[in-house]
Amino acid sequence: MIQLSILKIIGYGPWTLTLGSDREHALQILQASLYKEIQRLFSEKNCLVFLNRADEFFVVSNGLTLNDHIEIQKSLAKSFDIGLSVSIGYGNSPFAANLKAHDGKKNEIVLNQEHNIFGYIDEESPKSVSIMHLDVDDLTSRRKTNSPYEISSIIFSLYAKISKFFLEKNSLTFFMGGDNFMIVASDDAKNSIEEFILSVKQENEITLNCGIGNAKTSREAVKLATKSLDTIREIRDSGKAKPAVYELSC
Ligand SMILES: Nc1nc2c(ncn2[C@@H]2O[C@H](COP(=O)(O)OP(=O)(O)OP(=O)(O)O)[C@@H](O)[C@H]2O)c(=O)[nH]1
Ligand SMILES: [Mg+2]
Repeated sequence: MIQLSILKIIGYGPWTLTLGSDREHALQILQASLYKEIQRLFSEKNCLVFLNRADEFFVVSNGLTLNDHIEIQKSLAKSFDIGLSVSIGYGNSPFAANLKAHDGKKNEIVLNQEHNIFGYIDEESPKSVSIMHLDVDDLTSRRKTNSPYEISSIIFSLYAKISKFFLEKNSLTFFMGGDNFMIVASDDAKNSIEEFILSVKQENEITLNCGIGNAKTSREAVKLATKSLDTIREIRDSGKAKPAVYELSC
C-alpha cells in the first residue's frame, strides 16, 4: 500500500490574471519558492516531493498522518499569500493512490476543512514504496555531437516514452532534471524494466541504467534507488560488465 498527497495552488488560474501581462517572471519566482519550501517541509518528514508541471506537487507521503499534513499547511500559510489544497489517497499501486486522491478532491471528501485537506487516509495499514531511478548512460559524450538544446529534445522525447509505458503499469514518472527520471513504481513496472531498457536501446540508441529502492518511506526508497544507480556506475567503472538494473531494499 502506498500513500500519495497532491498539493495544488487554490484558484491559481484566475489569480495569475490579476497580476496583468507582465507576470511571467513573478509566477516563475513564486513556483520555485513554493517548490523549495514544500520539498524542505516534506523531506524533514522522510518524504520526497515530485514536481508536476511546476504548479502542482506529488508527495509520496507514506507514514504521514493527517496531523503532519495540517502542520505543513500551517507552515505554508505563514510563508505564502496563496493557499494550497491537499488531496490524500492510498492504494495498491501509485496510479490507484493518485486516482483515490483525485476522487477525494472531486467529491469534496473533507479531512480538514480549515486547512483545505481532502481525500482518504489510512494511518493504520503498513505502507511501502518502490522507486526506480533511471539515468542515461554517458550522456556527456552526446555533447560532442549534439548541442544543449538538441539534447533537451532527446531527453523530453524519452520522458514521454517512459511516462506512457509505465502509466500502463500503474506507475508515475517524474523528470528530476539533467538526464534523471524517477518512477514511483508498481511491481508490474519493476518486472518490466529490463524489457523497457532493451526497447529504448534498440529504438532510440540510448542506454539507460536503473537503480531501484524499496522502503517504507519515499526518502529512504529514493536514497536506496540512487545508491543502486551509483553501484551500477561503480561496477561499470571498475571495468566489469555492468548490470542494467540494480535493486536494494531495507
Ligand atoms: N536529479 C538528479 N540529477 C542528477 C543526479 N546526478 C546527476 N544529475 C544530473 O544529470 C546530469 C548528467 O550527469 P550524469 O548522468 O552523471 O552524466 P553521464 O555522462 O550521463 O554519466 P553516467 O550517468 O555516469 O553515465 C548532470 O549534469 C546533472 O544535471 C542525481 O542524482 N539526481
Ligand atoms: Mg547519466
